[in-house]
Amino acid sequence: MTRSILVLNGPNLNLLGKREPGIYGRETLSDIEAAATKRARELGLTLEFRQSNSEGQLVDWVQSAEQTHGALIVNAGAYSHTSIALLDALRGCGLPVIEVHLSNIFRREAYRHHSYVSEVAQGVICGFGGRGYVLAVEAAAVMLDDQAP
Ligand code: CA2
Repeated sequence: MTRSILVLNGPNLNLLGKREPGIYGRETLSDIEAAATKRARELGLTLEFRQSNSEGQLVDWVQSAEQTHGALIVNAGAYSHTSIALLDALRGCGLPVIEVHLSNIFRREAYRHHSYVSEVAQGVICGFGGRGYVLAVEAAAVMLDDQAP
């Protein structure tokens, strides 16, 4: 199993730190990427970090992830609550999936309480802001260690 992690970010996460700091904080997605990459390196992992506003692009990335990666960290943004296409892709991707949300989706509007991604995720980390990505990298490292021959 390759020790490479793919981190996928969904719609509007490119706006982090630039709008609505009251909900999502002042950290940008680049700041989060830097912190997650640093932790991955410390754990002997490589990490690839991507963001798209397009559901189809995210599906394409999930479909090809197994060729080069050993685990998937996903913050699908609002598609978490709506996308059966992403659920289907994740179900068949052959990799362990860790779901991340910056906010605690269960303390927010009822329409955010359900996530399709959760149905196929090994675990879910939510409510810890950008630090959730670092926690997810640590969880991925444990899972990859467990799978090692
Ligand atoms: O808490 C999370 O990580 C979310 O996935 C963030 C999504 C939201 O739709 C989910 O329910 C929970 C929103 C993405 C960020 O949207 C922004 C919009 C404007 C300014 C900054 C970020």
